[in-house]
Parts: sequence; structure tokens; C-alpha cells
Amino acid sequence: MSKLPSRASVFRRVLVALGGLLILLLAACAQESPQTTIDPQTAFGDDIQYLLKLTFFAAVGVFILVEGFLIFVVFRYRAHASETGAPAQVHGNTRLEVIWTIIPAVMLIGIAVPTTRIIFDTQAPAPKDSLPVTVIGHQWWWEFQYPTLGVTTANELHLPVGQTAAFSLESADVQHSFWLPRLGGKRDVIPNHVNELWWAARDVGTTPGQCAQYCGTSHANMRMIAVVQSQADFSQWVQAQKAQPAQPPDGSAAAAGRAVFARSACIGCHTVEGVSQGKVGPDLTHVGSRTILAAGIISNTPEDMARWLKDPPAVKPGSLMPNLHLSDDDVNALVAYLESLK
Ligand code: HEC
Ligand SMILES: [Cu+2]
Repeated sequence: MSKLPSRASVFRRVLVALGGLLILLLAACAQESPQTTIDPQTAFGDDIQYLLKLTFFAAVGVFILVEGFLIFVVFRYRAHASETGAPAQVHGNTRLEVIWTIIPAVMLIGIAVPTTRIIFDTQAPAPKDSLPVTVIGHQWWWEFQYPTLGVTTANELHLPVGQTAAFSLESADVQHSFWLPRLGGKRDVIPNHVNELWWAARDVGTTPGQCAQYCGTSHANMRMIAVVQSQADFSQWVQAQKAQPAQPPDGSAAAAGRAVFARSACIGCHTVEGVSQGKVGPDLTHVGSRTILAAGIISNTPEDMARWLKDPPAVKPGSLMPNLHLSDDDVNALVAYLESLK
């Protein structure tokens, strides 16, 4: 017969396990958790949160009852030193079996009813006064089109606070998943199929999101931000996005950059209103107005922009914008031009 562990060693093991649990618990107290799903900012998020709480606390109740009963039975009915031989053998108990079939069935119905209601609510057509937004997933960036406003942008989703946005989710290549954890999602973005999603953001502010479906080399670098603005700020943003960017003054660095852009491969892949019509990469007509570049892995500073233009795949592994081996002069001119496109 193997030797039982001593009391002291059992105690030590329990202490280590409790310490581990405590660390996990304290990790949940981190102040900065911008991608938390349990602080929803939309009615859609509230619904999901309600289902999560319902099932979680029901499971906690079941756990406490079942484990409590188990521990009670283990101690109450354990063998005493005086008892030898096999215990009495019991087989089958119809009443118990009926009870422990009915109780879980009732609990599952209790979960299924609100789940089904919320599935139907969230799959219903969007309200009539919603703002349509077409989301197109690309390897590895997001395109946002506002068909009723005539605006196209990338990676930085602007939304008016309080107004429902009705997203049509499309993919240009492989499967992605649209996920802004604090607002709502995670909904698949599938080639040759349009998925719908709608919600209204309650609070003004910027919140991060990312692709949530593995889509290739730089899946982890396919991020985005949602900028929720007051109606007035949003309208101002729309006006600025619709305006034709001003011609850079003759002889300026920006004018030189425009010339480099117009004679380089850029025009085959990028649109700048009035200059080129490329559709492979992000629309650059107002790239200077964005705060992030390359789907949020760098910020839109002249330094980061230059780093990107010099060697995109070095900044973003697998980038579908190739290294164009630009000279430093061309890079500097391009940075001046692109940053002027507000
Ligand atoms: C073969 C197509 C292709 C060519 C040629 C190309 N690009 Fe790109 N470009 C892309 C793609 C695709 C992305 C998106 C990369 C990503 O975020 O994964 C991109 C991203 C960018 C971005 C970042 C935009 C943003 O909002 O994140 C800038 C700026 C840019 N390109 C400028 C240029 C310039 C300037 C040239 C010419 C010197 C050029 N590109 C040539 C495909 C191309
Ligand atoms: Cu992805």
C-alpha cells in the first residue's frame, strides 16, 4: 500500500494552489482593460452580458450545491476503521434518477428561453434610422465605407454617439471576424456572404478592437479603433472626409511627394481622390487625418509613416504592401505629401 502524504505536505500543496488562484483573481483587478467584454457600452453588449451572468451564476449555484453535497457525503459516509469488507451494493433508484433528470432539464429551459429571445432580437433587421456602414475585412486591415455619406476610410471607425450603426460585414479575401469588445461583435466576416450587425454606442470615446478569426500571417496585427463622437463632431468629420484635399503648393515637399506618388506603383493599389483609383490598399485621400496606420500597429507620426514606406513587411510581417525600395528623398517627400492629406 502506498504511503499517504503527510498532513504538512498536503497543507503546503493547498497553500500553493490557493496562492495561484489568488494571483489569477488579482489579475482581474487590472485597471487598464480596454478590450474587456464585461463593461458593455451598447444594448447589444448588455444582452450578451445578461446571458453570461445568467449562465455563470447558475453554474456557480450548481457547483456549490453539488460539490457541497459531495463533500458532505464523503465525510459523513466514509468507512471507519472498524468496518471491513465491501459496502452494501445499491443499484438503480428511479425516484432519484427522475429528479436529477428533471432539474437539469428545467435549468436548460431557463437558459434556452432568454438565449433564443436574444438571438432573435439581435438578428432582427436594423431600425430604419440607422447609419449604414459597410465593413470590409482585408488581409490585414479594415475598410469602412459609409454608402449614404460617400465616405471611405480605413481602420479608424467613426460613429455618432447614440445613433444605431447598421454594419454590413464583407470580406475581400479570407474569413475575418469583426470585434470591438466593449461595443459588440464578434461577428464573422465571410467571403461571398454579407453578415449583418447593428448597435448604438452609448458613450463618446475611443475604444480598440481587432480581427477575431485567424486570417493569416498578420492576423494579430489586424486591429482597429472605434471613435465614438458627438453628432456635431461626427458631422464635422464627415464634411472633412468628403472634401477634396487641397493641392500642395508648388515647390513644397508635399508637391514633390505628390509627384513621386503619381509616378510610382502606389497608384495601382491606392486611391487618392483626384490622383488615383487603386483598390488593393486603404484609401489614402485623407490618410493624414487618421491617428493610426497599418491597422493600428503604428501611430500616424511622420517617423512611423517613413518607417512604413521604407519597408512595410519589416513593420508588419507578410504585409501585402511590398517593399518598393524607395530612396530616402522619395520617402521624405511622400511623408510630407501623405501627412498633408487631412
Ligand atoms: C501592391 C499594392 C500596394 C502598393 C504598390 C503600395 N501599397 Fe500602400 N498599402 C497596400 C496595402 C495592402 C496596405 C495595407 C497594409 C496593412 O495595413 O496590412 C497599404 C498601406 C499603406 C499605408 C497605410 C495606410 C493606412 O491607413 O493604414 C500607406 C500610407 C501606404 N500604403 C502608402 C503607399 C505609398 C506611398 C505607396 C507607393 C510608394 C504604396 N503605398 C504602394 C498596398 C500597396
Ligand atoms: Cu484575422
